[in-house]
Amino acid sequence: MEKSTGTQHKINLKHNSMALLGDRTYFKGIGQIAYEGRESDNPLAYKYYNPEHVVAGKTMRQHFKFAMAYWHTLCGTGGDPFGPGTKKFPWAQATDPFRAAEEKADAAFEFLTKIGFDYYCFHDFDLIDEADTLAQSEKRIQKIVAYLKQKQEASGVKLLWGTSNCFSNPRYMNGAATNPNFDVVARAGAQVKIALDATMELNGENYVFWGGREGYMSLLNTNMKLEQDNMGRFLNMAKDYARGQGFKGTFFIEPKPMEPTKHQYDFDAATSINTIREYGLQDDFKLNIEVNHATLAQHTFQHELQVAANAGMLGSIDANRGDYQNGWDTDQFPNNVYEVTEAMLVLLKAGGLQGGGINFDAKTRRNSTDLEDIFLAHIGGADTFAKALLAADAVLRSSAYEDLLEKRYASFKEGPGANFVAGKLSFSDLYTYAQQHGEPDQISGKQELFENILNQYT
Ligand code: XUL
Ligand code: CO
Repeated sequence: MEKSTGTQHKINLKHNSMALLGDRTYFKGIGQIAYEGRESDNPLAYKYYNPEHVVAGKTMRQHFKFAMAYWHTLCGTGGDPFGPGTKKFPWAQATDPFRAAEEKADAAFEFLTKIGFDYYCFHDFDLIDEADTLAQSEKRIQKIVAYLKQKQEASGVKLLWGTSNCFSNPRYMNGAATNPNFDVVARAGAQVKIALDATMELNGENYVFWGGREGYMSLLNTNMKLEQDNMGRFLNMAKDYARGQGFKGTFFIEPKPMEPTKHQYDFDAATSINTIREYGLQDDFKLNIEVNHATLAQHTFQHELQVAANAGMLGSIDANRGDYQNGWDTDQFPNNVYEVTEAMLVLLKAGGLQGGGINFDAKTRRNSTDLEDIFLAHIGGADTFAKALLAADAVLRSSAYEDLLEKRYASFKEGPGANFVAGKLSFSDLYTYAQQHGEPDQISGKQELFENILNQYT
């Protein structure tokens, strides 16, 4: 495959705008995106993401398992509450649903191969439009899955996770698994079964539950206890079904506090861990932490990662960012190296992700209408994570960071502090100790020093 250069890239734009219906190559003139290093001025090259570069015992490719999100990259044409879509995707012109789905799959795998990502993620009806009946929809999914299977085999690209869109169709306006009407709960169950079958057929490594409308708008008309218990039952049934079919992957819950509902049941990592434990799902479920969902819950991304890691449930990441000047899910591509470095510190210290990868659940802006913008966005996201990983690794290996952190908790390493940690002290022992030792010393938290070290290495 040809390598992209800056000059080629100018010519490509012209080609791309002329991509014709029925021509199954969409990103014309854009070749394999290569690692060219930080000195390169080629916009269509990685400056930091070198897939084979080894960091802390693993290649970058292994650390990240970068994935493309089918929905944003191939389906989202940029519509917002104030206007329609702006992006005229050449793969979205056919009227026949199978033809349209195949063209979309062709575009997906062309993009994945050229960007050099090993994984993709989808919702069932990202792959092909939903039909009028459940039976017809299932047939459609099965047909496109057979096509995708061939594409996976031909390219070596794998499915990081599948999921089911149980939030867009108007039937789910009151929720899916948490709907007050059993008929809708059963309908959602059927849809998730079909999505699980598709994921298993494609050797998907994980399966995600994001509770888009699993929550409520007003407590006045809501039996919260019944809805949450129903969700617990539903998740157990889905897990039992998939395990019964031989699915070996991990199930993830993806927390989000709100949007579209006012209050979502999987609010944040801590809440979702409680759901997992309350309903006995801890052997099969972990978390998929999304950056912008963390910020919407008034947490930092690294906080959510740490909460998940502490519970042994750091499964996967949906990478994006929000906007600090507004409060909704803008799903922008990551570009803040300092913040992502804080996240990579958590990731490295936790020993990596359990089963998952870094899925760019992010979209180009509504007015980014060139096809090459999709490449630029993913290159930027991958480079941000790569640069942050290198910085975090250097902080851990070369700086005073680990020693400073260790020193802060040194009082628990020996003597009475160590006995406290070992559970050997009683409350009376604390009383006696405090009486004997008087007012504790004032010890600085040194936050600015920690921050400066990170700054030095980014
Ligand atoms: C919504 C979101 C979803 C999930 C999968 O905010 O992040 O795309 O990742 O349903
Ligand atoms: Co997401």
